[in-house]
Amino acid sequence: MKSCLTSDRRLSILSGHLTTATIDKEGNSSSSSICFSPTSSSASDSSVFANLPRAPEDPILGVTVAYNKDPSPVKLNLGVGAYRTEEGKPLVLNVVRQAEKLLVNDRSRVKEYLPIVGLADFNKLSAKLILGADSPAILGNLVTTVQCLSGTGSLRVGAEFLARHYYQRTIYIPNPTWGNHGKIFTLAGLTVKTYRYYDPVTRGLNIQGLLEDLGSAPSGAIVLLHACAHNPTGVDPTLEQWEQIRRLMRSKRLLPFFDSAYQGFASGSLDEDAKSVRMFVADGGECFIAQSYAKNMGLYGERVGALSIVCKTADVATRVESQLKLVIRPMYSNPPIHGASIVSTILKDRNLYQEWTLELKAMADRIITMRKQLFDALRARGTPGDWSHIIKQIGMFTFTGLNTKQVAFMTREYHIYMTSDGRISMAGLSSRTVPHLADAIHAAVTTVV
Ligand code: PLA
Repeated sequence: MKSCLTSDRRLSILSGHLTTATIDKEGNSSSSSICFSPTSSSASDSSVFANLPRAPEDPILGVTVAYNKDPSPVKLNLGVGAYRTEEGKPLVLNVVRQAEKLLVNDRSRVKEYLPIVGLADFNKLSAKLILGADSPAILGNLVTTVQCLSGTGSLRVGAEFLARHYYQRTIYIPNPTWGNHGKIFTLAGLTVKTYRYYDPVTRGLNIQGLLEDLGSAPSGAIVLLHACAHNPTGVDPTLEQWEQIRRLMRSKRLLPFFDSAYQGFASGSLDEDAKSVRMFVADGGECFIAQSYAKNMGLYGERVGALSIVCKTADVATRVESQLKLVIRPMYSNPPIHGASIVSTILKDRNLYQEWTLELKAMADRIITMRKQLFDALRARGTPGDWSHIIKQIGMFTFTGLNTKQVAFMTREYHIYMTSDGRISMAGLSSRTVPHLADAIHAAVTTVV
């Protein structure tokens, strides 16, 4: 029988995780360490936080902080994955504006608290969006979905639930992965390990290493998978490789936890980008899915997302939901109403839905055009190296292969901001800024080693 984590046990798990920074197989320390410092009550005239060390900025969101401080007129922010138009402006989708108008004009709408699990319509429609409208899991009531605070909140609620109720406390995350994954799972009380994912030599998937690492994971371990548009590498398994991964994971009873932060952004098609998840759900096994509407509906700051847990029976699904409520209530009580109302308005209206798919495709296509333009610009400059990965990679980011020093050089000399691992957000580029970026990359690789 599993009982809830006692606070002592949780603290000891945390201190174990937090004092030893995770070192991956390539010797990189992950940024999942968080420093706890005791406060002092001895000197009555100084602050109780006098000894508090200054924390570093977040490796991704901190890039925007640095960018905002730069007065240069040519500065360019390719750090955070946020879509920009050709004019370099943030985009509010037309369908979102229309849905907001409908909501504002509907006088019957009120601002009461939502239930702990969020807006019922939103939850049903979100499960359909990722699993498919005709999914047997949905028809059989095997899925429980709760509205959460975007992708991050969905991952965290899922992680807290697993730490309390699942017999295996180890989660395998890809190396590399989105920088927040390690912290989210560690702070929830899980033990984070990595599996090989990216091969820097081929700039492609290390399928052999991946299968070996998951093959030697303990039975029942949780495995974090990016549903599509892997961040930061832009490298996804092919459908055949997904099938190999699925077979291995099911044979070892590994529990899939999908992070779906970019549905529609990889291929431009919502169904195409959900294929990996649907493959795992079709086999009848259990599965966790964290969904975000930040990117595909451009609802970044509205914090709209969902956690779905696919169970083996309808009865288990309802019990899981009852426990999710106990996770959510003391964290933030219940989720915000506005963003989820926008999403459900769009998802349930045939015309709005159709228009959304077109706007989404246009965003995905613009990113693909930027890949082509950057690739051509580097070729035109004769920049040393094979840059074909720029057009091969998928989704919002290009994992350029530029090293930390080259990134620092580009920021210093060209005012181009990106994460120190060489990831650039292609969605932040425009035809106007491509030449500036290509000049910077050319200068970086020809002068900095
Ligand atoms: N999962 C992955 C793989 C992500 O890349 C991101 C966002 C999230 C989850 C969480 O998104 P949400 O909570 O806003 O829904 N990654 C961004 C932003 C776009 C960030 O770091 O917060 C990035 O630049 O990597």
